[in-house]
Amino acid sequence: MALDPSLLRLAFRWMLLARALDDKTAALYRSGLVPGGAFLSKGQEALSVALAMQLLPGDIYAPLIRDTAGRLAFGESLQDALRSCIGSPLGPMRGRDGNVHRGRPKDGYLPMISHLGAIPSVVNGALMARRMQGKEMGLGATCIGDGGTSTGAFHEAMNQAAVERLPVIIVVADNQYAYSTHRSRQFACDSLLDRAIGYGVDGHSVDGTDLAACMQVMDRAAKRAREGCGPQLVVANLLRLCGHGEHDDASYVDGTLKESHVGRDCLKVAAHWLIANKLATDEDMTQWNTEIAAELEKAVDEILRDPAPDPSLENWHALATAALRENAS
Ligand SMILES: Cc1ncc(C[n+]2csc(CCOP(=O)(O)OP(=O)(O)O)c2C)c(N)n1
Repeated sequence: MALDPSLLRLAFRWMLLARALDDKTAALYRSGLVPGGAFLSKGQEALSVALAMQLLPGDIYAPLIRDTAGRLAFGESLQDALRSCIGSPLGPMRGRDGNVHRGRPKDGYLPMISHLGAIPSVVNGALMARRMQGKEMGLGATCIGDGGTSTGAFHEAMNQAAVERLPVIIVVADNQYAYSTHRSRQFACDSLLDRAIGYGVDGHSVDGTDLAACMQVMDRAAKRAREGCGPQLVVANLLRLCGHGEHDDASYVDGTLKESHVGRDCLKVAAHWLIANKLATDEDMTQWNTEIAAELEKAVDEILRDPAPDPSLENWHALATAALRENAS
């Protein structure tokens, strides 16, 4: 399938914005302005953006920690991302996070759950609820790390999605390490793709360092899920180009892996590819970087003026209170 050049350019710009936002998040963390942790997406932008760009209004998206690019492409504002990080009461989690557990469930954007393996079941549940209500299910999408696939919760969710033939894409970012644990201590099959057969679902493998490949594979997976072919398991090979979080220097990462194909920086690969294929120019790159720096500066300027959260507020909540629940019923 030939990819639409304007979509590739758009995807790349989201990747650039995500990388810049990550760098800014790290800077805020080092300045002591992030009360929780800072978890970056470096190396996972191509995979993340390619998944989110398949989603339409009404679909369900459940990003994980390394999905900055996907979140932005799904429509999250820089302000929401930054406010969540600094624990601003004006952010989507109303100052109760200081991390990456943000979302806007009413918009189909599920807040991240730190308990590994739990989120795919939540996506299943959201789709099943729509089915039971006789509504259009839309497409569900989530991403999980290689480590997360070792949990019981992940197996249960895969099995349920397969049995119910849910229209869901489950992306596995096999970034070689689960925190500091190498994949060889995480699973004994050659590739997590082998598991698709056992679950009875379609499996797709992709080079997670290659934006065009990620876009093609996600396009195919989304079409199949929307056409009623059931869950689509996409397994991507890549390397996390940062620590598990900013508190981790990733000194355990094997040097030869960094020099290997899997250690390529998807952002650099995509930039070279776009220019080599005449889909973007050096001038485009300069312009995008300038625009992004200005967008980010404006957003940071705005959120750093936010008031601090006030724990004494009676109705101070993240997503729901008893009163809100009563009003809804
Ligand atoms: C159920 C559960 N067990 C353990 C942890 C602690 N923990 C946090 S991150 C992590 C490793 C995650 O590895 P992976 O899913 O491969 O993601 P990566 O950080 O490599 O992107 C672990 C074990 C957790 N959050 N949840």
